[in-house]
Amino acid sequence: MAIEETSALLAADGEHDHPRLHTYNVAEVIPTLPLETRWPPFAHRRYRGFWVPERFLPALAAFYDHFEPAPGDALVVTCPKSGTTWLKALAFATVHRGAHPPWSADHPLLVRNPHGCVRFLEGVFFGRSVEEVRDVLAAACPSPPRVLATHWAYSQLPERVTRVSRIVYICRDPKDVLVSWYWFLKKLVAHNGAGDDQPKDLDLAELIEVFCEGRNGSGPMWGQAAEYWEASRDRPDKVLFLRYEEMLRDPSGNVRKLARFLGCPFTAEEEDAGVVGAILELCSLEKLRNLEVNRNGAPALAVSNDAFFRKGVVGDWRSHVTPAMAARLDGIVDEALRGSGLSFVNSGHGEEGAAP
Ligand code: PAP
Repeated sequence: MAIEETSALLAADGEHDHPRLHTYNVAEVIPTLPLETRWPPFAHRRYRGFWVPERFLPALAAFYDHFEPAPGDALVVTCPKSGTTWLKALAFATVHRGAHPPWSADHPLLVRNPHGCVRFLEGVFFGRSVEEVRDVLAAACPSPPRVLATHWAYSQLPERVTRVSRIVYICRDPKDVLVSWYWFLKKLVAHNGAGDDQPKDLDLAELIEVFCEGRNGSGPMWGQAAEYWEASRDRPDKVLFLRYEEMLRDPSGNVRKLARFLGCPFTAEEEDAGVVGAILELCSLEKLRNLEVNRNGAPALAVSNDAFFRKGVVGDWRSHVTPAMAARLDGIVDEALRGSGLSFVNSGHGEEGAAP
């Protein structure tokens, strides 16, 4: 199935009748997009099949119009709570291991949250002019290749970006994503307030409902995953599709895969010197969680840094979601993905594995 077919299948009726967002039409188009206010703390709008925080739509338009990809760019893409922080850390440590050996005492990841080392395009373009964005990108990525990130769907990226950039996508069992979202949203709401028209207390049952409807931030997550899955089949040199559960099961194999894909495979000397293990150690949940910057440091995003580090296991959904709710969500995902070649069946059913 081609990307256009996949996204058309997943899009609601009439979805693509909405024009593309550009900097010149955001004010006119955004109010016409479907609105969802049950996923706190921000209002979301459905844009071309996916729910995007309304506040980031002008940034998406500016990115679409103005972002200039550079050869060698690496783009980390995820649905939130699928392993973004870990993958950002691993990609940054792998790509920049020449300038910053993973055992160095002044490694950037020791003093900056992974979200400060690898910036979200949403944040880079938020409220900035083209000139300001250029300066921010130059400061954020002083030496090539650039490593950047986004939660935007494949079909929302301009063709010049998908043609040039290497995209690393990671997905995770939707049920664990949902539970991870729940705990994260508690901290996000505490940090930002609940927002206008938003529930003041988080209700897990309601969040499950919204998630099942695919109306959470970046949702439906299975739709986003299907697009990147399809792209990884079509263009394996440009899109690498990873799974959080697989990363936990075989971290070194997946980091080697990541390095090969990003054009910087580990040499025999590096293997002998234990570079892979050192990167994994540096980026491990335990290591990152206990760093001062991630315990008490200035927030890299609109939430305290500790919000990104929790359990990091497979199957935590079992302690929050009833078997009936899990079966319902599984059924919705299976049905939506039928014929796509992508499946989450069994992705969260293995042994409970902990993050290293
Ligand atoms: P984001 O998309 O908002 O940046 P993201 O990093 O994808 O969030 O999700 C956080 C999840 O990744 C948390 O999962 P949990 O709630 O199920 O525990 C977090 O614990 C996990 N995580 C963060 N860092 C790591 C890491 N270094 N290794 C493994 N898992 C990690």
